[in-house]
Amino acid sequence: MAIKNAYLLDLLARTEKRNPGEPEFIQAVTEVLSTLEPVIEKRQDLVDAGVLERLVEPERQIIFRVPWIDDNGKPHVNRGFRVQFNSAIGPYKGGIRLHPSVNLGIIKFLGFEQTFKNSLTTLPMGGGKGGSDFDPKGKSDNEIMNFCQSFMTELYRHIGADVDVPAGDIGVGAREVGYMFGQYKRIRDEWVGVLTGKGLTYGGSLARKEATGFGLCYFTKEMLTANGTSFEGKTVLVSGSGHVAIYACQKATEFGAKVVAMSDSNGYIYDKNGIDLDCIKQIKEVERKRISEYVKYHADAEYHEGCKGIWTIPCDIALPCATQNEIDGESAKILVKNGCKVVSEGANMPSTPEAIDTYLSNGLLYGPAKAANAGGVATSGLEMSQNSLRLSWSFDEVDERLKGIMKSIFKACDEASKEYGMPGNYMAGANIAGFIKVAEAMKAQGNV
Ligand code: NDP
Ligand code: 2IT
Repeated sequence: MAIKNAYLLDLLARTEKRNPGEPEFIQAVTEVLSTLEPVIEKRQDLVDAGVLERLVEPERQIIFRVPWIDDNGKPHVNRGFRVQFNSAIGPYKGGIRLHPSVNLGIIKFLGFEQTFKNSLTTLPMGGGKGGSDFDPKGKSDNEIMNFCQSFMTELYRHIGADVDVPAGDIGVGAREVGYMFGQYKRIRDEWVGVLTGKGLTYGGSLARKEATGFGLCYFTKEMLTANGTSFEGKTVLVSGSGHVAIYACQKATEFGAKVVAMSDSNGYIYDKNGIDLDCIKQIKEVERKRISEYVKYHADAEYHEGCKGIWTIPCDIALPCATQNEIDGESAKILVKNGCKVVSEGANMPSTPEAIDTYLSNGLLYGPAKAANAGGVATSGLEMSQNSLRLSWSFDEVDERLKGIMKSIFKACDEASKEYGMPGNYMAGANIAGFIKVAEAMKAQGNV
């Protein structure tokens, strides 16, 4: 969607100038601004209060050195980041990503998106994100612990249960959260819910591990129902094979769909009989191996090098759950040509602007990341509540709350898309609904 409003165009130009060399951040800002035009036209008061200028500028950006020692005694240095983007509606909240591609622009795009996503959850959480260019692949447990402790030895001074609450993202699961939590507790000498996604024996919430993938399917189910269809009997592609992908595959299958393909950064598997998820869990969660191993156990299945090829498999529903910009314009056109009718995003910003244009101009149902994958952080919010209450809820209780939240997120996107004259454009609906709550809070709190 092209921006026409002169104020928004000028704001985007200023944002581009101020943030050179950060294409992912500019991409995320452009997408949001491109849908805010009808809001800006109705709400001059928000423009006058400088809300948008403040919204595109993180409140605080922290960059730090992370020295660590490998198993051979060799010293290494990585770069650590925490971007505290917006605290208008609650303490900063968002994951930590460990991946060699991490840089400031990527953390800023994620923190910016997180601000709107967290607003949509209905819970009081601001937006933040962190990470490092550390590559966890091939590292021993001891090296991972050494890195996580060093990372937290700097990060601890910037976070706190009512200040900033990190969690997992790519490369960070319960193991890494555990090592970071242990180091925080040791340095600060306090036991508080400063991280979410913790292990179940020390304050983690039941259903947090499953929440992003389950939530993605709950949101998608709402979107399908509202448009007179369902998961039942549909062929589904799920990219990635990490935390989000695995539980998206599980819930889509429970809803009666057949997931025929999954991937990792090296390649993808196609199993026309439907993915054997226990096998994937064993390979990925237990053995931490490559997805190519799958064909050793399933002679019928195929493995192909190159992760992009997954989008050439005919499907009804695509659930990208790996990483940003994994579906480009070309892949989106192939999906459409092969009959795909629905794209719903488990990953953050997995579709390029050209891909999104292709979905919208071909009438696909499109569930944008900041709404569709909000179940993870929403359940992190529920973990914070349980920690504060010194209670833990049952799996079913958390899952029921998650369902309710995903329902209300879909409703908010749907209603905003209608109110602002773009019915069925859930991307616009998500951006607008997420924006309005944060913007009202920022205006009410004055120019801070
Ligand atoms: P994991 O580390 O568990 O899994 C990531 C998966 O994506 C792996 O299969 C990985 O393959 C693949 N992948 C990562 N980077 C690339 C790349 N550059 N190209 C191709 N494939 C890649 O992470 P999560 O499942 O937690 O996160 C997946 C996505 O979901 C991310 O976009 C994340 O921001 C988003 N998300 C996560 C939430 C959570 O609660 N964890 C919540 C909301 C969104 P390989 O193993 O080969 O690297
Ligand atoms: O992108 C995301 O929403 C996450 N990685 C989860 C963040 C969280 O705080 O649970």
